[in-house]
Amino acid sequence: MRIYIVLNSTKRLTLETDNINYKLTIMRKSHLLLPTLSLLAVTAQSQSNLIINTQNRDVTSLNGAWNYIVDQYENGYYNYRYQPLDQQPNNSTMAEAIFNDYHPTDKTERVEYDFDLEETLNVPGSWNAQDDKLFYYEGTIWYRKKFDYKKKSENNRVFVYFGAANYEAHVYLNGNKLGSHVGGFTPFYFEITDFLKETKNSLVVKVDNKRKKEAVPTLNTDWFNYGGLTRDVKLIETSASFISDYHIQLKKGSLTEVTGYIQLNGNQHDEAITIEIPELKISKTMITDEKGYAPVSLTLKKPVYWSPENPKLYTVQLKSEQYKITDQIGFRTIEAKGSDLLLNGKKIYLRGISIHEDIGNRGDRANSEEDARIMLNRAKELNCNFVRLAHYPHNEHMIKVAEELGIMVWSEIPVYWTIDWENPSTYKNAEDQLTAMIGRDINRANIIIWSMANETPVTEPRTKFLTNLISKARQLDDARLISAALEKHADQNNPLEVTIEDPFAQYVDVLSFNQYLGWYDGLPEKCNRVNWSIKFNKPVIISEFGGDARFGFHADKDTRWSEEFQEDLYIQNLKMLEKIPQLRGMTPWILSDFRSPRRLLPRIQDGWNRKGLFSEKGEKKKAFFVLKDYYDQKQLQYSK
Ligand code: GCB
Repeated sequence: MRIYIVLNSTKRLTLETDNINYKLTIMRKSHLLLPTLSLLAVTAQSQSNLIINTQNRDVTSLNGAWNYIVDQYENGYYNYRYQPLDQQPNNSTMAEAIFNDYHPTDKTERVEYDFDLEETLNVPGSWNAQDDKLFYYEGTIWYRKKFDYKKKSENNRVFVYFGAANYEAHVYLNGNKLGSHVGGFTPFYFEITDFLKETKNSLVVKVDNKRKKEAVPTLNTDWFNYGGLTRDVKLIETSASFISDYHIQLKKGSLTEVTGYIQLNGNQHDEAITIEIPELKISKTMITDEKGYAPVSLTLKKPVYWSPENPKLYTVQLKSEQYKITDQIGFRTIEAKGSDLLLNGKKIYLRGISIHEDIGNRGDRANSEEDARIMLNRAKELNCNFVRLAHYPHNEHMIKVAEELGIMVWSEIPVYWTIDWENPSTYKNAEDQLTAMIGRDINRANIIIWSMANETPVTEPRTKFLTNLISKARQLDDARLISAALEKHADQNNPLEVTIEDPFAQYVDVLSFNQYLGWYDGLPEKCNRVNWSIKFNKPVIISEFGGDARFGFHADKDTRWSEEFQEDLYIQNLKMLEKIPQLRGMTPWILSDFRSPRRLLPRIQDGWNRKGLFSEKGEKKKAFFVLKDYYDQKQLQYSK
């Protein structure tokens, strides 16, 4: 859906926002202050009109130093009656005044902030990692970046694009509110063509990472709530009509037929679009309809399929009348057949590991290609062909580097533990995050599983919530597999008989569950006494198992927190899990130690979840070698 903000009835700003069915009105204030805006309830939670593949567009990075103001009481956003200032016609917000570089000519005017005198934070990056005073801060920080920008051609359009801001962001350019976004791990953008100046632009973002019951995730998680502009920020310049989004992948179940679409932004109908894959001698032209949409249908002759052994990517060029974009796309199929997983028709075993987007060396959210290489090379050392990117969509560098390294991916949304299942806006929020995750990465060959949730309690409202999410995911992408990290259940009469009883299990393609035998559930020896009976004829993935160990703490195998305890826990678990006939992979918890405010034990945890096979600094614990040996054997077994 398209929304127009009318400025003085003459200027028009198009916000590429979705599902907003209320009117936005911006009015100019008559007094000396800068444009004041009165904005009635703006919430742009996601874009159905995505701009994907931003790496290969004409972009200008806005990364680097941004001035910031810590605004614990949200003084710049609410008046003293706690009413949002940008909904009060006669009030100016901090965003308008400070953020517009407003310097009162009248010296008696009271202005209680000044960005220019404030320190800077680096973007991308969390504020927690950059200033000791902000380590535990959860609340609002205002960011400001000043920049000059000259368009390459007068008719071109310009967008400001955020890789992610945790958790809620309100964005202003030169005093004009562009909109807002909810969700800490998905991209969003706004068109700024009509507000952009050649010099001295002032881009202001209010970022608020307060946890909320109705949010996704909710109040309670087991990871650190890093706040801020945590991913890349960039300007994207395009022609008036441009290719914004496309889907080019093998059709479900076919090794030769490619289907999908190309979407223009700018609403040019009857525009000719050419798709070329020179290496496969493909060149095809199609015409867009009145919505700027053109379906894609191609036949590939003898392509080399993307696989972990040969992560082949083809250069794909898309050209419209005004615009050109290139991508590197791999072709592969993925299917669940009985209890088998088939990649390009061949049985596979997922030698996986779970990963948090937490780069321990820096103590921050991972956000760069370099971070992705550090983390994924650790997974490679373990001989992994698969990673579970937990518990939210990771940054694009992770997906792209994994694709290049031949690592398959499980990608998930933060529907974690105790979501507000019966709240329609919570559902909408989760669905928006799902839509944004799938939309951003739909062309990445390495993503094979979309996951809907993690360890959610079995109730009717929860199952309804999750089945609605599944329908949405299948509607957006029918070719990948769907899963969720469920929980095991013990037989009431015989606690050593373990099974999966979740009604949601019938809807997933891959049956995945977390289990902590030997850690939260008994000691490692219990693994020898448990009997698994799983009735579903579906591939099974153990999405988590593990236990904490402090790197360098050595003791006997019965001493909790020691490397030896963790090593034994892995030995016992692998022996036990091997007996599940449908087992087709696992993603033990977890690659590296990660920060979590739940993990308080001094000298052992010190604020870190210690279930990593690597310490946060990248040191290998003993259990690493147990899993690596197991994966080496599995690789042999499946290459026969
Ligand atoms: C789980 C959660 C994960 C936690 C882990 C743990 O089941 O899915 O987010 O970090 O257990 O360490 O307890």
